[in-house]
Amino acid sequence: MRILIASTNKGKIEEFRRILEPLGFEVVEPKEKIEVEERGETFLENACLKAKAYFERYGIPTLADDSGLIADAISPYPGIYSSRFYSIDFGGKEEVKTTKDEANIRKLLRLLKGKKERSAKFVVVLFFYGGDRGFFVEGEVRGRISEEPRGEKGFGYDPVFIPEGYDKTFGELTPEEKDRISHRGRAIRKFLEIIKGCEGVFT
Ligand code: ITT
Repeated sequence: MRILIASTNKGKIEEFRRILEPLGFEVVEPKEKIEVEERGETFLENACLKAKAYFERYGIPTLADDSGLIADAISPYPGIYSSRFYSIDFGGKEEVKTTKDEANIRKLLRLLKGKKERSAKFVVVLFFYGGDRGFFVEGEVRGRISEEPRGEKGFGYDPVFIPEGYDKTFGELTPEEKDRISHRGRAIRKFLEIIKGCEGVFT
């Protein structure tokens, strides 16, 4: 089955590829980003908007991912603003010196500096859309924000997120370890359960 991933985030696409391709799915990457005009106020709304927009452009059954990190001490932030947290007014803007990911992390660590409460969670909503029907699944992983970035693996906030039960960040864990416990890994496995039971419905 061909599936278009409604994302231009290389880190996300790599995770979809490494879980779905060994199971026989053909993972298709969009050639260009579609600016989804109406930004929703929830992960579900945003995932739904992205799935619909990419499906309309490419005509391939489409899986959209809207995700983010929520730090309890500043909840619901970074939240739905995770990818552009550095640039929003909340907590003051942060200059991009190298990458947006680095600026996002710098701002998060600044806002949590000296705070005891460092608990956080990654959440994702995956919305699968095949034209006249679709469904969504959710995934979450709880953990805490480290004092300093650690590890080179993964993407986004991975270097500062320590999942519950571990002392390493997602940036230090192997891809396989991350997929086993991550919000996205969990959601993709729920997606697979549903799609297995829907043979012939989405082609
Ligand atoms: P698309 O809309 O093209 O998919 P995006 O990066 O803008 O790309 P989102 O709006 O869903 O996507 O933002 C999610 C952000 O949350 C992402 O940019 C990361 O900063 C962060 N994020 C989500 N999942 C993550 C993960 O597994 N590890 C680290 N950071 C993650």
